[in-house]
Parts: sequence; C-alpha cells; structure tokens
Amino acid sequence: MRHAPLLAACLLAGLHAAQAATVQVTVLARDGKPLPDAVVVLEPAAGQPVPAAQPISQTVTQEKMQFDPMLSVVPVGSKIRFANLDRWDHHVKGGTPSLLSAGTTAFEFRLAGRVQGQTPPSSEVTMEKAGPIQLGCHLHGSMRGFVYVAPTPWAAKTSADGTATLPQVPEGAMQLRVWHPDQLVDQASVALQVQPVTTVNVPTLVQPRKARRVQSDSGSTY
Ligand SMILES: [Cu+2]
Repeated sequence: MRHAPLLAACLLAGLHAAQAATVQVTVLARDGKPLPDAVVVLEPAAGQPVPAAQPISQTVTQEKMQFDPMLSVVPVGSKIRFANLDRWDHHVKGGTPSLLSAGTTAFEFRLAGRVQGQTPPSSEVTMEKAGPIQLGCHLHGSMRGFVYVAPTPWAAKTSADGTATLPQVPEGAMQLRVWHPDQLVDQASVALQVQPVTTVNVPTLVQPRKARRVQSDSGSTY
C-alpha cells in the first residue's frame, strides 16, 4: 500500500516523457506583418540533453542567377550539394554572415556552366557547425542564399503566412530561437513551456529586405 503512490507517480512520469507536442510559431516583422523565411529553432532548457538530429542530404541549385531554395534549414552534419543549372559558371562561396562580409569563406569552389544533356556540375559540402551560413557567388554579387544549420531536431522556416510548425517536440521547458537573413541584430531567445498543443507569436525588429527596397523606391519619387 505504501508503494502505490510512488508507482502511480512513476507511471505518470513515464507517460509524460512519452508525450510529443506540436509547436506552432508565428513570427512577425517590425511592422507586425507575418515574416516569411524566418528560422525557428527549439533548444532544450539549460542542462537538458540535446538529442542529435538525423543528418539529411539536400540540393541547392544555382539557376537564373539565384540560389534555390534561397534558405535551407538542415540539421548539423547534413550534406548540401550545390548544382549549377545555368549555362554559365558560378563560383559558390559560403561562411558565417560576419565572416563572409569580412571577405573570409568557410568553403568556395567554381562550378562550370551546365552543358545540355549532361549532369549539372556540382559539389558537396558537409555542414559541421550549427548556425547560419551565408552563400554568395564571386562572379555575381547579387546572388545571395542561406543555409541554417540547426543544433536540434526541432527547426523549420516560416512560410508566406509567417508560421512554422514543429512536430514531435517533447513537453517541458524549451528555448525558442528565431533567426532571419535580414536581421540586423541577434534576436533574444524566448523561454517556452511546451504543452501538447503550443502556439506562440514572436514579434521581431526584422524588416525584410524586399519591403525595405519597396520603401526606398517609393521614397525616391518624393
Ligand atoms: Cu554566379
């Protein structure tokens, strides 16, 4: 009889650990509008173990002078294959945004232009370190892309409506981190108590580049 409450507590704890929640995040721009292409990452609270995510293989193409997808989110250890679909050369470079703007690259290679009927020239890079990687091209300054290397299995990018859904998240205390290619400063992470269905709105100070350009365009007509 004395052991019954303890047993019940253990069963409850076991059930609790097995629960997986769905976390829906809505990220908002500085003007309050939904912010697409924001990366949302959940990390366990301090002291909790971080389960490793299964690395994946993904392709980022260079086509019509653009990286496609413009932003990829992959777990640490994933492989990105860069494939040139244009008929002309590209010289792909990548590194953390601060390194790249200082002219230092973590990797770079030239990909010859695609020849009709042949496999597109490509090269593969393993993403060893968590964090954002900016992509560029030595030959075409307007080319810009990003790979966000996530430290946990719970990461995604927001769609056009500013939302991202993270499935299979364990319940409990988590830190929510938000990153955006156009952010000027790091966003503070948000403490989150994950429950079976968790929705959270994250306002940011990010003004996406496209919107800024529209603003300056209209500004020039004054
Ligand atoms: Cu190029």
